Amino acid sequence: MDSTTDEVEPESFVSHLYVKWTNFFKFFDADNDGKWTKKDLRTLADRFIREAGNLLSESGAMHVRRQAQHWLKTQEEELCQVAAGEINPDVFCKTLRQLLGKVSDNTHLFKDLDIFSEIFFEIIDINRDGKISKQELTVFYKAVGIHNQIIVETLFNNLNLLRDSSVSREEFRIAYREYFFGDQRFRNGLIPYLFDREGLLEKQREFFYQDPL
Ligand SMILES: [Ca+2]
Ligand SMILES: [Ca+2]
Repeated sequence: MDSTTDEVEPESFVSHLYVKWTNFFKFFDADNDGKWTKKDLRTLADRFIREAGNLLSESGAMHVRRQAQHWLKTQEEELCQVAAGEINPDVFCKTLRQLLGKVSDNTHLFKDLDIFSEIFFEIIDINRDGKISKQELTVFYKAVGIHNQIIVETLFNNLNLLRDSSVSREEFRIAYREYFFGDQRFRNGLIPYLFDREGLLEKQREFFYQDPL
């Protein structure tokens, strides 16, 4: 344990990160039982494949399932270093906290994170052209219950730093790093909600009540 960590990182900032990490955990805990298992990933992959429908070929669907398994395995081995099977939110957040405490140079930390962002990118990029389109992002969020187009478009615009027609690998990587270790308490936009299902659902409800059809 590094006792100097708290002096380097103000506690309010660390609490802000804990909230985001916990939300990230919940985002992928499909059965809400407080742990990540292969079952969660299988459930989410299947929902994603269902939402993708005709956009995804059979080999594409196999690719998604493989990437989802790979993601969990990589979390276990690279990040949490626990025995295969399940990860709980405490282990997950403590591991990230320790990584944050060790950061004098961010290179190694970001290298680990980039492995995970790459796996996601590969899943979301349904047609595998190396770019995430608005339609592909819509499929990803539909798979977790977010179907409000204003929310998805806002997220897309927040990710799409160059303001062109798609989100590049680099843009996705930047947002992923920001989500995990960035301070967005005082910024506009939805990047702090990138992996916050409850937060996005709440916003979805707000939109619904503000703008009745
Ligand atoms: Ca679970
Ligand atoms: Ca694409």
